[in-house]
Amino acid sequence: MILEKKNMAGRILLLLLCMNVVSFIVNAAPQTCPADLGGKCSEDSEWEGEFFPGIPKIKYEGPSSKSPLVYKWYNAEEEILGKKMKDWLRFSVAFWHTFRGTGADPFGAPTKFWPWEDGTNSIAMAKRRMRANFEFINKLGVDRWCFHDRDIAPDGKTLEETNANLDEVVALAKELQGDKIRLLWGTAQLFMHPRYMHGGATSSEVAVYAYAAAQVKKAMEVTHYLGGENYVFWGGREGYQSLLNTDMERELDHLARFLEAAVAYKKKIGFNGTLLIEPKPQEPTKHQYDWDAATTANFLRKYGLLGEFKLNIECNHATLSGHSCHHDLETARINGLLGNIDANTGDPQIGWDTDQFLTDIGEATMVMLSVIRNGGLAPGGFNFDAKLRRESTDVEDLFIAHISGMDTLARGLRNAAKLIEDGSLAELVRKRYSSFDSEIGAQIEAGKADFEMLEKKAMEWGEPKVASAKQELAEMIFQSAL
Ligand code: XUL
Ligand code: CO
Repeated sequence: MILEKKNMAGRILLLLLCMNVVSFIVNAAPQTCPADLGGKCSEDSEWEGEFFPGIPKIKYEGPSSKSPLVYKWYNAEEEILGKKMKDWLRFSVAFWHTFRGTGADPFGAPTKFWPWEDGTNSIAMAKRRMRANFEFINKLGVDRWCFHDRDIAPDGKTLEETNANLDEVVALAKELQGDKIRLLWGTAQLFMHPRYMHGGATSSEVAVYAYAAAQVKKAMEVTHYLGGENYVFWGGREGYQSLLNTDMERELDHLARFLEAAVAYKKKIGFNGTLLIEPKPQEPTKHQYDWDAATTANFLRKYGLLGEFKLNIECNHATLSGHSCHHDLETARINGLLGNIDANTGDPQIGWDTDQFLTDIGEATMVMLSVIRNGGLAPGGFNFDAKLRRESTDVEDLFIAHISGMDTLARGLRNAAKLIEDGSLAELVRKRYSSFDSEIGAQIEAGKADFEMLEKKAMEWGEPKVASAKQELAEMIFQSAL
């Protein structure tokens, strides 16, 4: 019984943590509207002064600096392998974690009370939060951001009212973006509202399928209006809890029809951004259809959608599916599908989507090896789908977390470039497969070697001599670059 309760609590915890469930919890926060605004916070979208006073524009100072509010490795304009660091990395702030994350979990109330929050989910509050977002982005010196429709504007009583709320906040976002800041991607939140309990595109209810389509249509329109470079589909509830009550074949067919309709609508409105699917194996469902890069690639292939979509690989999702982040990046890359990275990491001792900022330099170096081999990510980038720990409660922690995540990937980029320039790792791999450079090897690779011919060769060559894989040497070379 006790065990059962523990399991139950664990499952609820998983569900809420991985979904970034935030907006309904915001309402539980105490009033923090500062007195100097005369208590008008919830009616007044204006905010006098800075949201982040005392935080300077973050600059590059180099590795010897001791200040937490400077870049030690990320030097935006510096060229690495012929491209500026900012162009390799194309960093983006995730609105949902940074501005809707409250630190709440199923066992505890919110812990973060940002001074600009007034405890409401009003349009005025949404607009003020949007101003905070752009001040944050400007001070951090990144050029991009990402959002879900429902993070940035509240639901109305009808779909028409909800769309009007979104339009109002998006108009302000457009103004605040100016010429410099770009929307890396937008997306529709098809997982929080109870109507989506059976899924959106894979719901057993046709009315929900239609509602989801209408929501994605609108989210694509506002993404286009904001000059979005990509549009993301993350199927949080596109999966099942039990196969006994699920027609998996029909649900997958519906998902494909939904995505086909999205492709058609993209073309109709002249949106040139890349459509991205973000794989994740589970959470909140027991099984999500876009399990990992390989499963998603096969889904796209089966339904003739390759060429219309790329993948947004999230590191913590890759590890949840039993792979390393590097594995899923390479799987996406060699299939021509690597479009964007949701930059985060999990915790090796915790089995769920903890969405932590990536601080492991070895992992960052492997990530950057894939990105360099891919020739970069553009028009994709690195979106920080990562949040502060519940116990980190200072406004400056938002900056420190992003700076640390950016410096880690910048360091990964520098290390990966060192490895590529040094060439010994590539040479080790090249040598390992060099037997295939022979005449027969080339015939095999060209699909011109049949079994009879190979049998003849095997008899002629006799017992093969098998060389060492040199894994420890490869690890030694890799380590020497960190
Ligand atoms: C959930 C997740 C989402 C997507 C966008 O785990 O990663 O926030 O990135 O819906
Ligand atoms: Co994500």
